[in-house]
Order: sequence, then structure tokens, then C-alpha cells
Amino acid sequence: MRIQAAVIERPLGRRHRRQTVGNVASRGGLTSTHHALASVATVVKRSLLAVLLLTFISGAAAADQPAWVQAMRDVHARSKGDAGVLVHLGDSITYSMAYFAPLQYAGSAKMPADVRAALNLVDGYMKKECYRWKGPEKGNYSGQTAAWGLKNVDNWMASLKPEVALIMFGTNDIRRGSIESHEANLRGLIQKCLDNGVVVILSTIPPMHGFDEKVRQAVEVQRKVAADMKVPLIDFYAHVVNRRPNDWDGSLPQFASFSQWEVPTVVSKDGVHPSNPQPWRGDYTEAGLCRNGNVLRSYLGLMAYAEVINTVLQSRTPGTVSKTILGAKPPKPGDLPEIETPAVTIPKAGHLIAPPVQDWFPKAPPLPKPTGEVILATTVRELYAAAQQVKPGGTILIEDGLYRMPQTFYIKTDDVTLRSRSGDRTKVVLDFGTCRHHEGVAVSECSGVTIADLTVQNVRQNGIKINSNKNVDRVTVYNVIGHNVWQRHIKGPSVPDVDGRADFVTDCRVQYCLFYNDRPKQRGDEPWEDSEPRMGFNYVGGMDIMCAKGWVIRDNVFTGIRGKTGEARGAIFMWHNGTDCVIERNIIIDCDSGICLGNSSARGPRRHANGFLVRNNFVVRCSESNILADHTRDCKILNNTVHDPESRTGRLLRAVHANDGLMVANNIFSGPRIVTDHNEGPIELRNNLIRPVSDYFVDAAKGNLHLKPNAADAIDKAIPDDDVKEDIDRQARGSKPDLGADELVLQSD
Ligand SMILES: [Ca+2]
Ligand SMILES: [Ca+2]
Repeated sequence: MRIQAAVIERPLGRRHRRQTVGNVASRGGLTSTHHALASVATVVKRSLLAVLLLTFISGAAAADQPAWVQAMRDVHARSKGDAGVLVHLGDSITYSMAYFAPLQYAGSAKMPADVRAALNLVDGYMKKECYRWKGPEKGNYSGQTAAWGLKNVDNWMASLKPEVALIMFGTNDIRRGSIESHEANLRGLIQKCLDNGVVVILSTIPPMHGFDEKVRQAVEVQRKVAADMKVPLIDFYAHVVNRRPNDWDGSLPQFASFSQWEVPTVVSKDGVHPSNPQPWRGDYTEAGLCRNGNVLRSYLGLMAYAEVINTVLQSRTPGTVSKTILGAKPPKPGDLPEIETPAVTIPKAGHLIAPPVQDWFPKAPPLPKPTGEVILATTVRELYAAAQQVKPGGTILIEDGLYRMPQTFYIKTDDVTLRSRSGDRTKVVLDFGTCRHHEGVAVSECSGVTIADLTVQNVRQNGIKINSNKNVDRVTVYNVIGHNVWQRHIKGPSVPDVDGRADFVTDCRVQYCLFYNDRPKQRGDEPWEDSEPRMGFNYVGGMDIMCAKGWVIRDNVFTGIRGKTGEARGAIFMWHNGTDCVIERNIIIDCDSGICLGNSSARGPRRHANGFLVRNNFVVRCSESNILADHTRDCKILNNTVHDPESRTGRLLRAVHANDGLMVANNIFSGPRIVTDHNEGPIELRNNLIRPVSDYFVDAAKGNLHLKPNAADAIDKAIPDDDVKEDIDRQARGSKPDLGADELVLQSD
């Protein structure tokens, strides 16, 4: 008898897959079937050795075994059920045909040897029909609770004659009732089973979107009930959250592109039911357990039931599963192998994202064909390899597709271009939703890099990181979409002084980009603010650049970049020694803050912006600060159209602290007022229109602030200025320029 027990146990000294890290002995499911075949002979030899060892130490092992083993043996001694009858009592998570039923036809499933051995044991013992016992007559149904279980368990015991019951209730209980009533009903249900000689396996419930605390309380109760009543426990909750601590929840924005069951994490898009993505159905290796919630739960149920057959029903010595799956120590993140990234999925047709583009937004002229070495990347693997191989001046062309990026993508080679082959930025999406790092594309220790014609999305912290502190200059970001990036779409940190003098990141260009988030930032978007929530989930912005010199930021669109309480950082936020930059022809709609020169929370001798030119921008409803000047020198804010008619703060322009030489001229501030009363010195305000003029604009609701012919107090009312020869559309201003960013050019002109 003990020989079989030893076969179920993980054989000692087995080779592991290369990626395996940490304490593999504490969990099952790592070894490929190839290894299993190769090691059959070894297993047999070791089994004999194991028998000898187990015989020798059997006295000690009995004293060591979990309390539930003897307790369940005593229950089973009173069994009135039929041998081999397993019932699953539960709600829709159990009723699903994706749970447990697929094990009946798992002949070709990808199973490590220990899982295969458990399945062989169950197959040989359990009545076949139990694989497919689904429905209220069989003890499981959608929407049900432990109270329902308690009410019906007598009927099930009479009609089904179970020998073992695997019980998981709670998900509906806690949505409708108290933890206390859940506990009372669960205890009642289990007690009835035990009183009637039915062996119980209890399972904790999985995490559920929006019910973090209540689920945790229920799980604590379930653990305590199992310990008190001496029944074996599958800690499903721990198996889920330890495998995917930050992204078990399929309703997270990074999974937006997947359908309900296809999310590659453990809980489906409804945030409640386990997922069932096709690529990992029948994959009982760690790759599948990490990504397919029904595979994970089936695996746990299988391993647990096999162990109960082994130790309780057939009175053998407990195996490894008694310590791992049915023990108190489910795997921790560090115990698990690195998740392999599957090859890119190339869609059959169409765009991968639907950005909020309007037909009047600036359109990027196509880039010239690449010169020099070209490397084509069509998979995630090839993409990362290309970044290693590319030589200075080379181009990495990316084939259309959605690329799930497993780690930060570094470019460290001078004059490299990273761009899509098609030139369509909506068809090459670098998605960092399942990335193990918090930054997307990073440029480091090199200059002259261009990133163009693609999308960067679902980044927890910085979408494009210009590591300006590592000697980076001349970066161009062109026709790029940034989507759902939860700190900064582009970040340039400070550059250390050289010989006591300010140093800079010079001559970068950001043009024809679209940066947008689908909703305000919230808890759970990125780990830093979760752990440090004093900014109220407002630590999010568009571009946040320090030490910029000679930058040009033009023809970009920023929209929906907002924090939880409306205090997000600027769409364009330039500070800490910024010098001689041009910010023009940008369109900023419904962000919390628009163009921010300076940082109120970082004052000191350094000026934040020196010699900046801010002209011909549309800034729409960015109420926290539409345009901010804070600690600047010799900056010009000319011919912008700012529209925020409902503003309570009046911050269509906000000039505070010292702004020496600031010139604000020919702008339209369509709102109640501008705020300059806390400015510490004189500034020049010249010829601005300051009052709500919504009816002057083509479509103010959508942010289109082009002038209509009735804009009487704007048309031809600007003082000509050599700094503003063109408008937001690059149309000539002529001798009678209009106020604001748009020159109304009629056919007859
Ligand atoms: Ca004019
Ligand atoms: Ca125009």
C-alpha cells in the first residue's frame, strides 16, 4: 500500500525547469511530462527506498500528521455513503462546467507527473458521473449560499450518498449577509456532513473585486472553521493572491482588451468568477495555474481529493499535498517560477485600441523610410532581442500586433529608432499590464533615440522614461499614443549638476502624440500611491520633465489625465531648471492641470522655467491650473485659447511666486478671471480677452476652440508679434492677427 503513496509524492532530486526559482518543494506542478517519463525508473527505485524509510519512521509520522487526518478517518468509519462518491457543494463558481468536469477528459492535458499521478488515483477511485454532477440536485447552483447548503444537505445525503463533500460557499453570502451568519451556516452545513459520516474538504473563497475586506474576513472565518472542526482546507484565496498579488483581478484596466473569460489572470473580467482563457485550458503547469482560474481551482480540488483518498479513505501515510495544498503554506510569489510570456497575438484585422481622436486633431506626416540596419520584430521575444542586437543608427520595426511586455523595454544604443512597420500607431500596442516592472519604455545611457508610430499602454508608473540622469539627450517621441499610464506618460528626472553648474537633457522633441487615460487614477493603479496615499491618488500627469533645455513640445493631444480628487499634475509639467523650451499647438482637454511651468512644492533658488515660449495652445477645462507660471524667468505666454467657463477658482492663468519678465499677451481666457494676485513682482499682461465666450468656438464641449465668424472681440484684435507668425493650424497670422490660438482664415482671405 505504501508504494502507491510514495508515487504520489514528489520524487526527490528531480530536475526542474530552468526558470524555476525559490522553494519549489513547497508546491506541485513544475515538471514536464518528458521529465516524468525519463524518471519513472528512478521513481520506482526511490519508492522502494521510501517504503523502507516510512516504515522506519512511521511512529513519528503518525504523531506529526495534520489533525484532520485522524478526525476524518473517524468520520469515515461511520460512513453511510457509497465509496467513490464525491459531491461539490457550492455556488456558480462550482456549478461552472469549467471547474473539475474537464478533468474527466484530461488525457492530453499538460500535467506534471504529480498531478498526473493524482488524476490516475482519482480516476481509479471516484465514480465517473461525479465529474459532471452539476445543478441544484447535485449540490451546486448559481447565486447560492451556505444557508442554501444547510437547508438542502439532508436531501443530497439521502439521494447522492456522498462519501466526501468538497464545500465552497461565501461569495454570495457576504454580498447579501453578515460574516456571522455565513459562519453559522457554514458550521451547520459541515456539522451535518460530519454527523452523517461524510468526509469534508473545505475551500476558502477567491478574492472578489470591490470586496477586499469582506472577503478577507470570510477567508479568516473559513480557515478558523476548518481548524476548529478538524477538516482539511484548500486555501483557494491564498493560492490566487500569492500567485497574482497585484493583478488577480481581471477587471483591472490592463485587461481591457480581453473578453470575459479570456483574461490571462486568475479572476475573470467580472471580478468574481475564476477565468478560463483558452491558451491555458488543460495546462496544469505553473503557467496555467497562474493564468487560468478554473484550471487552478480544478488542480487544487484534484490534488486535495487524491490526498484524502490516500490518507483518509485508504488510511495511507499523508503525502506532500497534506503539507502544501492542504497545509497552512500555499506558495508565495517568490516560490513561483517566472511567468513565460507567450508570443504576440497578431489580430486578423483592425485596430487594437480606440483612442478618442477627433478629426480636427493634428495629424502626423509619415516618417521617412528607415536608413541603416533594420531589424523586424514580430514577437515579444524578438522585440527584446532586437533591443540587444541593434547597432547605433539602426531601426527596430515592429510588426502589427499586441505585445504583452514582461519587463521594462530598454533602449541603450545611440541613434536607434523604434517604430511600427505599418506606421499606424493603433496597430502596434506595447502593453505593460502584466509587466513585472513599473516602467514601460526606458531610454538610458544613449542619445538620438526616436520612438514613433506605436502605443504604450497600461503602465503602472512611467510610460516612456527618459533617463536624463544617465546622460541622455535628443530623444524624439513622435506619433505615439500613451494610454492608461498611472504616474507620467513621459518622465524626465532631474540631472545632477556638473562642477556646481546646472546640467540639462537637451533638444528633445515630443510631437503628434496622444496621451489619455480612460478614467481618473484610483487605488490599485500603481503600488507607490497605494503604499503612500497622502496625495490622494493625484500623482498622475502627462509629461513631467526636469532640467529640459531646448525641448519642443508641439501638436500633441492630452485628454482625461485626472486624479481621484481633481488635483492631478500638469498635462505638460516642466520644472527644475527648464530652459529655452517651446510649447505650442497642443490640445489639452479635460485634464486636471494643463500647462504647468514650475512646481509650488519645490521652491528654492533655481527657477523652474527660463525663456519658455508657450503659444497657440488650446487648454480646455483644466480647472486645477489651466496655465501655471510658478517661479519662472523671462517666459512668454502668447495667443493661447483657454476655455474653462465654469471655473470656480478662476485659474485660467495662475501666476504665483516670482515670475520675472513674464509676458502674457493676446490670449483668450474664456472664463470668470485669471489669478495673478499672489505674484511677487510685476508681470506684463497685455491685450488678453478675459470673459466666458463659449459661443465663439466651433465646439467648446468637445474642446474645439477654433473661432467662428461671430467671435467679434477676438478676430483681428491681437497686436502683431514676431513670436507668433502662425496659428495652431500653422496658418499664417497676417497683418491683422486674431486673439487666441486660432486664426480664422476664411476662403475669401
Ligand atoms: Ca485675422
Ligand atoms: Ca486657423
